[in-house]
Amino acid sequence: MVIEFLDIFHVATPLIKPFNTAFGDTYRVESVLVRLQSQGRTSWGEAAPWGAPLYSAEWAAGSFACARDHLAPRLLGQSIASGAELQQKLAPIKGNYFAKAAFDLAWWDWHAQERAEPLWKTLGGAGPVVEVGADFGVVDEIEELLAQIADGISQGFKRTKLKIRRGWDIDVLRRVRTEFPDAVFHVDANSGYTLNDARVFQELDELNLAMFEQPLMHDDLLDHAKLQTMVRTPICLDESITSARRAAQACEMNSCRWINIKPGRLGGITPALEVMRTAQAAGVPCWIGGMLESAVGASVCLALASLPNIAYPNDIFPTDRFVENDLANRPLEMHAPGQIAAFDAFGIGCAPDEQRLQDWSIDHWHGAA
Ligand code: OSB
Ligand code: MG
Repeated sequence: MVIEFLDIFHVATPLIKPFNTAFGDTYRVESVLVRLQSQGRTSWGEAAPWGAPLYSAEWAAGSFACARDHLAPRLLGQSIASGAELQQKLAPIKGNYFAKAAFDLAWWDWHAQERAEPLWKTLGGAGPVVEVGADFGVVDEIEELLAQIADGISQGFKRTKLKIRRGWDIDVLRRVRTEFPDAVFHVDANSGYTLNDARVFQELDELNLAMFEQPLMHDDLLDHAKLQTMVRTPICLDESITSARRAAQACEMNSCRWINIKPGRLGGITPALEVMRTAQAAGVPCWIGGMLESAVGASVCLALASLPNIAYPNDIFPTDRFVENDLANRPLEMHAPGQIAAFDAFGIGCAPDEQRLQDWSIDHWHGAA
């Protein structure tokens, strides 16, 4: 296929209520969307680095500028036969994984549509239905959190992820464990601590948690390896794994015993598949994370979640969990308790709703070959 037209959108989607983590309290999700057109076929990719460089060094306005000025010119008019070819064309550009991901995802949506298959099938997945977990951010009152957890468990979610940050960690988790002695929990610290805080994780180690997600610095591997020798609870890396090479290094250094796969953070489906192969070869299981993308981005997460070596319920949520209306033209809904199914359609099976795309766009660029 030859890329004939590219559109890039910078979009802000309002959340029902703020999502609070170690990196801040957020009221809207900012993402970058790419629309790719070739041979009369249109496809979409979405990556959501959010509005400020707080989760990682990337942010949506920066991703938009990089996509427009440095990535789109390397792709427009080019003939691209595989995800690897697309990545090769973008390889001179350092970092900017989310911006690269938006193009990579659009290419895969186009490719799966061309093959007249749902994306999960093109990727070699087992089927449309995947296991998903519940997630809760930091809230004002512990009672509120306990009520949310009880609600999630009663809805059939098989595990619960809790965000922690300074002042919302050991005491909260002790109380949670007392109230729900048998439920599966893990914590996500979003890089809010340092090795000097090892004591926090040694205390949490007593609570039989499934994993500690990204306890330390966003770009660290070595301190995580040190922390892993001090606790029994497996460490899961999210922010720190930005490429297959970093994944291989983390596995070699025993920095983690789980890897959270996010296509946006890794630069697309192509590198995500490589990370998953690398992890599997090293005996490190994975699960799929999320950035509160719309169904356009989450559909890619669903497809990846259907692959082998996914061994923990994923961070994929039904639309009504975080937003009133999905940016996409169809909402994601629960398939069964704790399960979501990919759309029964070719490619990702959805696209942005035109009106909401227009209403929520901050910036737009159109390029022709
Ligand atoms: O660290 O996994 C994270 C959301 C935005 C940015 C970073 C993260 C998250 C989540 C989302 O935890 C949870 C979900 O998608 O259900
Ligand atoms: Mg995380």
